[in-house]
Amino acid sequence: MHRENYMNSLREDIVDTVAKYLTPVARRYGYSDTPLETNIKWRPMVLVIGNYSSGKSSLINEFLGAKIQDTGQAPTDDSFTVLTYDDSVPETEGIQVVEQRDGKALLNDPEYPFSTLRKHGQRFAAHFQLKRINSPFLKNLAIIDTPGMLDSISERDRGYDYQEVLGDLAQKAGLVLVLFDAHKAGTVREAYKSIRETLTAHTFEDRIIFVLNRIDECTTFNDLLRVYGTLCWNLSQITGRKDIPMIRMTYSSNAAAISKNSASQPPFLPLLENQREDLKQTILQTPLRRLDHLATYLEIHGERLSHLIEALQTFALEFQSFRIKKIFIGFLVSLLGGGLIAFILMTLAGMADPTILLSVGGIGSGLIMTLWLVFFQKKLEQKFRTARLEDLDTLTPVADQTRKDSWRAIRDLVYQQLKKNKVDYTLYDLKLDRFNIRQVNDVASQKIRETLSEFRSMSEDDLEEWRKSSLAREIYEKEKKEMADAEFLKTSVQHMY
Ligand SMILES: Nc1nc2c(ncn2[C@@H]2O[C@H](COP(=O)(O)OP(=O)(O)O)[C@@H](O)[C@H]2O)c(=O)[nH]1
Ligand SMILES: [Mg+2]
Repeated sequence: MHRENYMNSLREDIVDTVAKYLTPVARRYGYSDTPLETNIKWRPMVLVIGNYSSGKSSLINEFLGAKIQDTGQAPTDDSFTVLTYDDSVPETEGIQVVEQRDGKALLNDPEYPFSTLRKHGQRFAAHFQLKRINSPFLKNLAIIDTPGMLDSISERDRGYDYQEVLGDLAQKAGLVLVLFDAHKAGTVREAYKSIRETLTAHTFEDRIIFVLNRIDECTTFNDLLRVYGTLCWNLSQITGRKDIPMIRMTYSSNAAAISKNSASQPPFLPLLENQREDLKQTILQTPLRRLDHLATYLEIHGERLSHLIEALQTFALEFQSFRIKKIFIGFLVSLLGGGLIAFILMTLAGMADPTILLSVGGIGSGLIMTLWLVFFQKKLEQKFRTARLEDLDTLTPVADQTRKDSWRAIRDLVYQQLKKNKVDYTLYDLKLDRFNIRQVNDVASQKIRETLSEFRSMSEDDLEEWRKSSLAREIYEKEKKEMADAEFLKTSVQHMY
């Protein structure tokens, strides 16, 4: 039980770090309109997708230990349902839905991570809901049951983009179960693609689990092998990979018991009984995996933000030095011009009074300078900007793959930002923000990784020790102190500037 508490507090720390250090910067430079922590707050979630009738709801009911979700042969349930924990009714009174909330409330409540789904509109809101259930299975995670995929023609009648919703949810999920029923594996291709596109390559592989469900409907072992083989073939087509991902095989015993051929249970079933337990354990491990994802999330966005600021800073510095140079040239030109006017007056008009010469020359050079600033300087600056935008890729060095990836992610944004004539940040802002983000990248994310690996290698006993020695507290305090030091350094930088 303690392990969970630490995981929760570590998770909160990561979310806090993102909210406090990354989000304000992300907003200032247009990197993200929604707070970056929106996608990672709340509890770890398991997203269950698959064809209709692949047995999603039945399997979920099996894990929850009660018939919570509607099941049936026809595509009856067309809602996305978030299933989460509520212990206000004791388990002894039976596992049940304690409270239900509709989509509208869910999309607008800042406690939940779903505000980004508002863009899918009213129709989606009407097909989105939350159930609070007193099942112990949900103590540390939430499950999202989804309506099944239909063929692409009926998909258009939904009134919202189903694939996009899946992609958005997958981004927030710690684990995605893709269910196939033993006899069809077709329409999953689109869902797989939209999820693949929304998740970074990094987090994709360990987030998806394929499940061959309803295996009790294979009458013989040969039949099962045939189905399994077909699924492997389909999956390699869908994923475009030669190596076949691990597929877990299972079924819902309750659903199997009420189906017609339950009398003749296929002989191989008892041998595969352990797979459901495996699957269950994998699901229960989601909170721990989720911490890895969060650490990666922090790192990737830290990396990109830092790269973004670096690019803007490089440009701002180049621009500043260009501007100063040109103003200086303008100044020289106006001095020369003023001198020339005075010289002409002296030689051609024979004027000899130094005060008059000086003031006429002065006024002349002042005029030239003004003309320079109003016409030439603006033109030159615009030219510089255009030329730099055309040669954007040389703005920052991209030596390795990480830098290439982050550059690809921010390039358009850099372009948009630099195209603007007026920006609402100063060179000083850039300097400070870059410093802060570096601090997060170097200090916070390393601490999180260390804590995480320490944490992984600990047994329950060690964890108890850990709690007693309150190392967690210590690490936390240390991090706090480092942040305070950063604050101090920040003020020092401020003074230096
Ligand atoms: N034999 C058998 N039937 C199942 C199994 N899982 C689900 N079913 C049946 O298949 C139908 C659709 O199941 P449901 O859970 O609603 O599928 P969903 O649309 O993916 O949520 C229901 O009639 C279930 O009783 C299973 O593992 N074995
Ligand atoms: Mg269902």
